[in-house]
Amino acid sequence: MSCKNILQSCRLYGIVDLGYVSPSAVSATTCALIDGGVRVIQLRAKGVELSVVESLAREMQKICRERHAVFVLNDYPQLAADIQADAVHVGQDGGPLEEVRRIVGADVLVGRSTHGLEQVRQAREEGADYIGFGPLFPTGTKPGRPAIGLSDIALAQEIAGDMPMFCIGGVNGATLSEVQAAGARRVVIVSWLLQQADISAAAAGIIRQLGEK
Ligand code: 3NM
Repeated sequence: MSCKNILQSCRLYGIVDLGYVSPSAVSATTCALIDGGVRVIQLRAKGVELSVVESLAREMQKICRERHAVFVLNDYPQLAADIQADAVHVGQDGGPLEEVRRIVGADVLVGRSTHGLEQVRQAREEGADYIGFGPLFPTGTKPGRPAIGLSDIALAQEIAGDMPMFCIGGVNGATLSEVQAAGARRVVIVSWLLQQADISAAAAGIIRQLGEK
């Protein structure tokens, strides 16, 4: 299955965030997520030296390749191009997507964070391969970022059309039902999943609840 098709069909997007996972646990965490059925996995390495980001990215990419998961690098379009990551994810401060695409080339997919309906519209116009939409709730993973709530999810999804949209920010085992009731089909879960004693079992439970085929 192509990376684009996996992004369409997957319901749970996982992030290996170095704020929660030590570099030595990156491989095991990636494997645990994949064992639980997660098929899109991002490396999020804020405030870490580029050489460390590169070696961890290569490590995760190898596992994802072998196990047919999509590997996404957060930020660093040039590094994503150099290692031929499956996708790169950029924030609103990551510049125009046209510029990101010029750096990564045609074979690397590009995802964008959006925090409101206008940004969803813009990401669609710019041709993003997928978007994040959030943060729905306040979250310690992105402290200080105002929550946007659940009320715009359905409309955002309408605007997104066939561009896969993943709701993010404070999604967990307790909030998932209300997020789904608000219209979300796909989610990203970071801290809650990474803090579970059995990451694979927790991921599998979420994927079941999301009804992934
Ligand atoms: N991006 P958790 S919210 C990485 O809204 C990230 O763009 C967000 O982490 C956005 O699942 C977020 O721990 C953090 O709340 C999500």
